[in-house]
Amino acid sequence: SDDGDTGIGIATKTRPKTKRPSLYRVLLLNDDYTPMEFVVHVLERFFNKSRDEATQIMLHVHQHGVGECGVFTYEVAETKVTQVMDFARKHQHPLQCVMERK
Ligand code: TYC
Repeated sequence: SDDGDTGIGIATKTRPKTKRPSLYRVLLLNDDYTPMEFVVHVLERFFNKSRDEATQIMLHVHQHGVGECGVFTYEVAETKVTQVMDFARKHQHPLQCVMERK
């Protein structure tokens, strides 16, 4: 680069900077009260999972305490978390949904 005036500057190479968006995992947490069928429904409705895939994820969370629903950019992940938390609250279930940087 130079100052465009005196022509004095430091030679630098500019490369079009394509920066990849950070990715976030959206996770469901286990609890003792949310019905299994409700969790399966959440995975189908908000994460576009098939019934079989949703059931597998729900059982993983039930057995291991936590499980991945999907990986998204920050804004999409935040929206999913909000949608799930609002839906669980509306149905008076204690289901917890969180996001974490991948
Ligand atoms: N543990 C719950 C039950 O036995 C089921 C459950 C699964 C709850 C996954 C939350 O994210 C969850 N009814």
